[in-house]
Parts: sequence; C-alpha cells; structure tokens
Amino acid sequence: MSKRKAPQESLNEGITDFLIELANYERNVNRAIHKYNAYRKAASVIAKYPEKIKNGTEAKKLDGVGAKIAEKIDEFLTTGKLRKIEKIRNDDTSSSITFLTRVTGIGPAAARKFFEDGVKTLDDLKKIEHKLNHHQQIGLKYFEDFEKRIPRAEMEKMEALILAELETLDPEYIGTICGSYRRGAASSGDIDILLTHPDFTSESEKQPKLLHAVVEHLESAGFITETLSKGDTKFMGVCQLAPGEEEEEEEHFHRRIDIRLIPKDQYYCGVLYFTGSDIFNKNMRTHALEKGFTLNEYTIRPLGVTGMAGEPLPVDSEKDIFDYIQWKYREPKERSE
Ligand code: DCT
Ligand code: MG
Repeated sequence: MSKRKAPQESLNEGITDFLIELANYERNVNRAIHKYNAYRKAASVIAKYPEKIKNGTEAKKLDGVGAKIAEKIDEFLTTGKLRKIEKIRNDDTSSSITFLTRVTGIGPAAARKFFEDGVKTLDDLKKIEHKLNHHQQIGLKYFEDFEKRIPRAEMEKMEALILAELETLDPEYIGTICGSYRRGAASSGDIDILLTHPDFTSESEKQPKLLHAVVEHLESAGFITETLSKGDTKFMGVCQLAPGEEEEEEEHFHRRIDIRLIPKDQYYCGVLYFTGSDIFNKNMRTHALEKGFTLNEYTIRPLGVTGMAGEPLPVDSEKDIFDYIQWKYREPKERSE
C-alpha cells in the first residue's frame, strides 16, 4: 500500500486537497478510520464533479458529502482557508505524527510512540536508527525516493521487465501489475504485483518456492535491491530500474514493490481487490451485499437466509464476479469509485 496518494486534479482542487489533508489527519493522528473513509469518499466524489462548486449547499447534493463537510466547504470558499486545518498544521503533535507516518514501516501507533519519546523529525530518527526495525531503517534510508510518485512510462518499463523475467523462469506463471497503474493512472505510489501459477490452488499445499524463485530471480537481475519482509505468500521490498540508454532519460529512483502469490482459484478476486481503488472496492462490496453475496480479496460467497456465507463460487475472470452480483462490467480505468 502506498503512503502518498496522487493529488486530485480537478476544478475543485482546493476543496479536495483540504479533505485529503483532514482524512490523513484522522487516520494518522486520531486513528479514526471511519472519519478517514468519509473524508476520502467526499474528496473522490467532488474530484469527479464537473463544475466549480459555489457553496456547501451545492456540494451537499453529492452522495458522500454531509452537513459537516458542507459547512467546511462554505468556510473555505468564503474565507479562503479552514481554521481546523490551520490548527492541525500548527499543532506540534499532529504535524510530527503526520510527518513520521510518511516513513514506510512507521504506522500511526509507532509514530505516536516515537513522538512521546521526543522523536519528531528525520534527523531525530537518524539519531535513533539502531532502535528502528529493518523495515523502518530502509524507510528512512530511501525516504526521499519513496516520496516521489512513479511516472507511468517507468511503470511500463518495470512491467515489461517483470513479465519477461516471469516468462523466462516458467511460462506458466501469471502476473498482473495492479493498483493505480492498472487503473491507467499517470503516476503510481508503488508497484503492486499479483502472481499465480496453475500448480497452486487453495486446495493444494503451500508453495512458497513459487514466490521465492521469482524474488531471487529479480534480485539476481539487479532489479530487487532490498527486502522489507518475505513470507510464504507476500514479499515486500525495494526495486530500482537500471539507468536508461538515452541521455535525456529520467532518473530512476528506488521504488516500493509488493509481490503477492495467490492460489489460482482466488486470483481474480485478488486482482479485482488490488486493482482498487479502495473506494471502488467498498462500493462494490456494498452492492454485492445488497445482492446477497459477500466479497473480499480472496473469494465471493453467497449469503444464506441466516446471513451465513456459503462455499466460494468458481471465478475465472474479473467479469465473473461482476456477473454474480449483476453489475455492469467496469474496465479498470473506470474504477476510481
Ligand atoms: N486497497 C483497498 N483498501 C485499502 C488499501 C488498499 O482496497 N485500505 C486496495 C485497492 C488499491 C490496492 O489495494 C493498492 O493499494 P495502494 O497502493 O495503496 O493504492 P493505489 O490505488 O495503487 O494508489 P497509489 O498510486 O498511491 O499506489
Ligand atoms: Mg499502489
């Protein structure tokens, strides 16, 4: 999961920017995930709105914008700022915790603990480097690189490299780069790869080798440079493309990469989930429930009259999942919400 979302470019950028700032504050400082979701949802629906919003009443007509957010929009539009945001920015606790959570490996809880121990800045972290775990140390080492979004052209090169390596290793591998890249985004925060192989199903034995072989292969190719964590089904690490041939080529920074090995029968539920967006996933799950199905990153299951989930339904494509819940298929590019 990437830490920094792409800024929302729209006619109402001022509004969406402050909503995203409030969302991050609720998640990182207050650990109020419902408020985080509410602000994200409002920002996303406003980003898609084709007109310049004139006041809170107009915004309130949109699904996901309630009275409190409408009030904030009015304050922002009349005064050009928001007192709540000013207060958050000037508050030492909030600004320090928000900053610390930008380091990969530091979540809201760890950030608060560091803050309480007087650790507030990058320099403070460097001084206590020996107290950080390996993931956090790498997060600190590549802090500047990980803050940068990955241009689509570079994502395309990495996709080509990864898929070519899979093909060499074993042509039976199936790999998909999911996340914002699959949704057609101009830039991505990280690389989210899903991997499967016909030999690996939810009925078969675990096959960590299928994942580890790919990781080792990408390491010897010089592409994967660091490991943050490596389990039987999930690898988290760092990668970097070799410098390009052409002189005017953009510099290649270190990037965050996650690789997940998924049983073949669960692959398309996984691809759907990890393509997102997170808001689209929530809406799709809600619709699935209305139609009597429970959907998660692994399976889709029918709900019985008692509300008990039945056996997983067979799935051979993303389209199958849309069909079960009687929803019109949406291409990845149409899944921002
Ligand atoms: N996801 C989700 N709910 C979350 C987090 C993630 O459903 N709370 C899913 C949807 C997107 C996918 O996982 C990958 O997560 P990110 O990398 O955080 O999102 P992204 O859309 O790829 O955005 P970015 O370009 O910032 O990486
Ligand atoms: Mg991503």
